[in-house]
Amino acid sequence: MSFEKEAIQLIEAVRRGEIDRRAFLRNALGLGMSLGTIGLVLEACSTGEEAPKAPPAAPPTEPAAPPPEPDLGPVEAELHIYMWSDYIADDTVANFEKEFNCKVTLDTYESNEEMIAKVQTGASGYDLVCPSGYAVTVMKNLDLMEKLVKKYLPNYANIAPTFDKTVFDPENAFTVPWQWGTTGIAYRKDKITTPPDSWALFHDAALKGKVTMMDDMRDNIGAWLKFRGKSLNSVDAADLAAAKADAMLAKPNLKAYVSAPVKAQLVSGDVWAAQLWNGDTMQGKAENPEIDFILPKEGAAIWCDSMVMVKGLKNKRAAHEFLNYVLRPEVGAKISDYTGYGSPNAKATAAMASPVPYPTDEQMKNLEYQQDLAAGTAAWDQLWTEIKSG
Ligand code: N2P
Repeated sequence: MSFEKEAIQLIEAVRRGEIDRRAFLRNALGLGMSLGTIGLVLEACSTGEEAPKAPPAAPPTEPAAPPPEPDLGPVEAELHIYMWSDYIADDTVANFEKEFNCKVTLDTYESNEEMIAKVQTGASGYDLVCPSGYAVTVMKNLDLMEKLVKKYLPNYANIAPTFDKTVFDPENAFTVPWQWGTTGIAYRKDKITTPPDSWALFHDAALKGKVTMMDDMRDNIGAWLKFRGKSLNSVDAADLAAAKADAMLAKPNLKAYVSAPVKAQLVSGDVWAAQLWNGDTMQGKAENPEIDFILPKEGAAIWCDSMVMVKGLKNKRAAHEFLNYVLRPEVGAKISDYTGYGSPNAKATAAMASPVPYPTDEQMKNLEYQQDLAAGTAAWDQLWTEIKSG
């Protein structure tokens, strides 16, 4: 074979990637090819000019990288929060305002339904609200929430596994878990000397005018469903009819339908027993140690409320800063030490003065999470109207 032919074959071989550069160099020198020519051939291969095609790449196994998260700009000068009453420590807002130079307004509500009705108008002006789990599903279906921008929430990692990726927000796309708790019975030990253990307490005519139940459809009807061994998420017509009968039996004994504000009446002794949440009961107990709390033997509700951003909010960066701020262990610990509820934040729980332990599997047997009633909501709304006006 002529030098010329051999040289051409060698150059083609390196171009096709059949031999590596070292082998090419060895062979080319052996053929007596000049260093200048060798350099030109290798340069052409490395710049890709007529370079050999790489073997076809294996199809990618990794999912495509998510699009980069948006930049939210600087922290706005104001932030508007709408949340349950008595649900944040005294100094949380003031400390945030000082550190972030952001003026916060904090309005309160007493039920998920009250909050959703306001947000649904589209003109509430609120940036952050605090729905319970089932209400997150309701808000998601109504497209009332905005997705979180996670790069602004490094403290999200503090959330305990129990409250991470919940059924109502499996991707952690919308919610920052705030507090969790249970709905049971608060009572005055000095007035009711045999500790109650059943929702039947509210059927006891001897307590007429001294007891209250919550002004909250889910908690109220839910309790009567549990009383008869049913799910507190039932939409079965017969179950609901039985719940209504029990609610109407209790009604003449009730001083009022009232939620969180009943604490003051328990403290003063105007009310001896009230359907209430565990944390609000603890707030009352801090003022009067005669107050205690039980979970009825028939079962009760457990829930976890979350902070979410309202669709179209104006102060998105400030909202993220607030969420990341309350996820700090020491800030979260102070909130839960004040509210008396459990913190879904593992690091905050560890930093609490009196941590509320997470429910055990044994306790969970007697507790049930509230879920969205979906198509059954209308029947519940109707029932609640009948109970309250009947
Ligand atoms: C507010 C307690 C709210 C709990 N004080 C309702 N899930």
